[in-house]
Amino acid sequence: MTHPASDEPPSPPSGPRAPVVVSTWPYGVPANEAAWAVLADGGTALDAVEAGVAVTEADPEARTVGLGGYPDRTGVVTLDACVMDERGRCGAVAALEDIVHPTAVARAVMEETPHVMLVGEGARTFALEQGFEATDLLTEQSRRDWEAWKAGGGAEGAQRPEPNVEKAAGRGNHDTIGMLALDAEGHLSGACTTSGTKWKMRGRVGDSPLIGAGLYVDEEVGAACATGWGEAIIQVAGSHLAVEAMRQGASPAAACRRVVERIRALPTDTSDIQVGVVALSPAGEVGAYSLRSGFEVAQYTPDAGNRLVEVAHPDAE
Ligand code: SD4
Repeated sequence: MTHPASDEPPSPPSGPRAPVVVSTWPYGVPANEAAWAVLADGGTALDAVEAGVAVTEADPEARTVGLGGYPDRTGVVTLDACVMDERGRCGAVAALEDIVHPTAVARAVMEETPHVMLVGEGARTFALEQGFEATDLLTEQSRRDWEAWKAGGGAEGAQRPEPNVEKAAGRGNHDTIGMLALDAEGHLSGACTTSGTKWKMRGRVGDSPLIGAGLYVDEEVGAACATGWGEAIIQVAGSHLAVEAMRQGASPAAACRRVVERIRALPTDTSDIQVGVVALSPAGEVGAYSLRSGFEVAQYTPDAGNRLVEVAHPDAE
């Protein structure tokens, strides 16, 4: 299936070819470095994405991922993450507490269990059995922010995230890291990890750990990941939608745009949310698109190195 030129949004320039790493938001730049080190050493895409997002998970300044992530409205940090590899294998954890590296736990679910997803206390128990250490993820800063939020009225008005990261204080409200990698052997894998939307309800799970929503990988066709208001991404099964669009012949950029168009067409209110989608083809072509301004992806290609690229969105057209 061919696509008219008008179906092609302006996209981040994509360079040849393998290896390639692409990830969401400015935190992706240092995360890409760690992933690239694995790939440059001949490592697999799966090892690369796990090592890459681990940088963000361990960074207390990354306020919506791993250690130091914003807690839910009861003051507890709960993490969601998933991985998917070139063989279609996948693993996920949701509402995981006390573990700095949920992506590594998701990988252990994939490799060590007959299941795809473990949640809550079961995921935590599994992680501890696997040798992961229990760590208090609520940093002093996050605790102070949570207390200030409660003092300011708490749940009132906290239902939705800031729509535009440029306007969001410190840009810290939208920083789930999704990462896709293509290794030197031409294999694709991805990871997605988050503490979820700020001040979420206790027990809320977003798109990030859901295979097909926050992440999807099909070795033959391409890989995609998403960030932003998870409820909308779940509504359209965003990452799977992007990969299926690529299967029908869309470029990565056009595939991401289709996801955003589907979200714009939802009957539910999308006027105050942000969503960003990133895709990577088996040929190493990168594409991205977002609902509003402010979304950036970090892409590391052999020809252009590691750089942050602003993503196209409907308001810019
Ligand atoms: C969620 N999608 O839990 C995540 C949050 C996020 O950029 O990506 N923010 O809904």
